[in-house]
Amino acid sequence: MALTTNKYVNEWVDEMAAMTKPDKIVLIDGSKEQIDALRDEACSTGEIIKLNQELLPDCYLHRTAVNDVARVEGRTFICTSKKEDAGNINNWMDPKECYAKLTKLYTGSMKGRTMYVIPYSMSAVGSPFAKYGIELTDSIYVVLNMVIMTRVGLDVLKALGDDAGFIKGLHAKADLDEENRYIVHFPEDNTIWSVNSGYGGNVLLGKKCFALRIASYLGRKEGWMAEHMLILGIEAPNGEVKYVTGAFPSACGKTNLAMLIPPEIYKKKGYKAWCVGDDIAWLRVGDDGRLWAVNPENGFFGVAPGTNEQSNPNALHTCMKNTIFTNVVHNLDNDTVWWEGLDKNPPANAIDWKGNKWDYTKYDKKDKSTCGAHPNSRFTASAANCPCLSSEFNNPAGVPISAIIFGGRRAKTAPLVYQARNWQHGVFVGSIMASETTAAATGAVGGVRRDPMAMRPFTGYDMGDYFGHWLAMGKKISNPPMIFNVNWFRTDDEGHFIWPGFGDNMRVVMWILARCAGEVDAVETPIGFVPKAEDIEIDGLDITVDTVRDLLDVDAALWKEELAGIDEFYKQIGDRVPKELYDELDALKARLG
Ligand code: GTP
Ligand code: SPV
Ligand code: MN
Repeated sequence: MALTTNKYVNEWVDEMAAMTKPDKIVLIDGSKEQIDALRDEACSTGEIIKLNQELLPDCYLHRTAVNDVARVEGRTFICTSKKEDAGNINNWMDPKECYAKLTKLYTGSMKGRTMYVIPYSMSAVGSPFAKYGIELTDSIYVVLNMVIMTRVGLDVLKALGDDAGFIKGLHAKADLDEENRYIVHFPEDNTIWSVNSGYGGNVLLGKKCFALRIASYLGRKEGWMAEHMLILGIEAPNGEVKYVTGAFPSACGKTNLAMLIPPEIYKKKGYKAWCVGDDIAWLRVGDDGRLWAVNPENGFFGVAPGTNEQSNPNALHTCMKNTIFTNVVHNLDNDTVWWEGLDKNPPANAIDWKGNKWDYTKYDKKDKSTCGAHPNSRFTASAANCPCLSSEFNNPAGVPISAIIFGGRRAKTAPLVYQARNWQHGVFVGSIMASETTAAATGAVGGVRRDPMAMRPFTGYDMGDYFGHWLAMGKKISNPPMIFNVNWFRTDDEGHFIWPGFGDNMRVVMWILARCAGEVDAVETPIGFVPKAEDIEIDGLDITVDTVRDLLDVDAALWKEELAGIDEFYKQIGDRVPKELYDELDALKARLG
């Protein structure tokens, strides 16, 4: 029996089913009845645990396998027919070889299981930004997450019509074998294959795999951009809203900035902050010559640890209903959840993220293995739940962008904020981003690595070509956003963060918007323009203007040390790094003296 009226969909599903051999194939129509039934089934098998429905309505807990808790960058591949097109930063496999290798892993992997067929849309169905995908998976957890994170349902198939233009995603949990775990992309075939994982970014194929890796490839071909960016709106007392995007590496503060609560000083004047997106932005040039952004997702896959009533109340409220928690602590006394940094009351009778009895008295901040929740534990919650969701969230045209903000975790080098001299210099600033690594990907945490535009793990083609695409886009935007770099993570000699961060980051965003409006001066430094310390609002903070001055300090000696690393990184990317960026590097060298 044909699953849909689209012969391309039917043929592909048949082919994938012939390989994976599921007992059953079920089309996800997005109806409440179907989702409720799947939830019940997943509860009955223990795949998810129903939480206290009075305190946390429609909330569930899932624990992944202990070896499967983050994106696996070393096992993520871009399979273009020519190796050069994937570039030196991406892992590459020959498409034919990769299909053959993974076919062996998929063959028969769904025996005794059900294959779910999930039609989904990235951005609102029917919008000019919208792109459609179908994910085949044998995991109910994936179905339930995709239903929150994307627009799922029959209207997607209707909008697709008889077209072949959909992204084909195949996911099988198989044996969750780390040695045979693969997340592979075939940008030339609009295809994503993921096997042997059950963790978010590896298996929710609409997110990093499609909306960044495949979409960045399509964006270059079609003249738009797919970026690892939050989208935030700041409403002035007169009701006018200005939008900024922010590209920070994984677990470096996008969700937090996107949902910020304005400090009292701004609140009382009537300023408001609105969240359009917390992780991914698709950007196009509008008829007005400005850059316009949509968030292609429909929910948040947010970092749980550190989320609390002070740091991010909006995120906390967002995940109080219809939420799936992954790898957090289960409080057995009242069937609720907990994570490090939620509050000062860890539950006494609890199960940790590994599924073992957890003794909070043994918790040692310096030893991650004593954590109750995994440092990369997450909540999957609907955008609709977010108290500060922008009224433009579903606007098919998106929102116009005034500023692009790059940022990362740098203990010393990068100042609190600086502004690029122009678009080309801004592309340079993005290209030299570096950040301390986090738990969002497997591997060592805390080492500094180059992560251009926060896209190192997510660019679906050569990084040099990606920089070239940024420069080319700049030529098409007659009224471009101004470009800035921020660093909330400067530390003192004891390793404490100096800047208060979180909601107080709005103080920096306000300076950025004032710069965009031409309302405030700046001080020129070799790396770009920094604020005069007194232009950063500190009313209500317990730091002084001298501390702000320290935070804004540009240490020429440290920057000279950076230069060699940048040059080395460009060489590693290869010969497609645009000449304009080497010119910018030379100019920076000259300015540093
Ligand atoms: P991904 O979902 O992995 O892309 O992460 P993200 O960029 O959305 O990061 P998120 O906002 O979830 O923050 C990650 C961690 O950084 C959390 O533990 C936060 O508490 C912490 N964090 C966020 N913003 C700030 C800040 O301004 N200052 C400090 N010190 N920590 C912050
Ligand atoms: C990130 O790592 O940047 C995330 C989480 O947003 S994941 O979906 O796993 O990529
Ligand atoms: Mn992310």
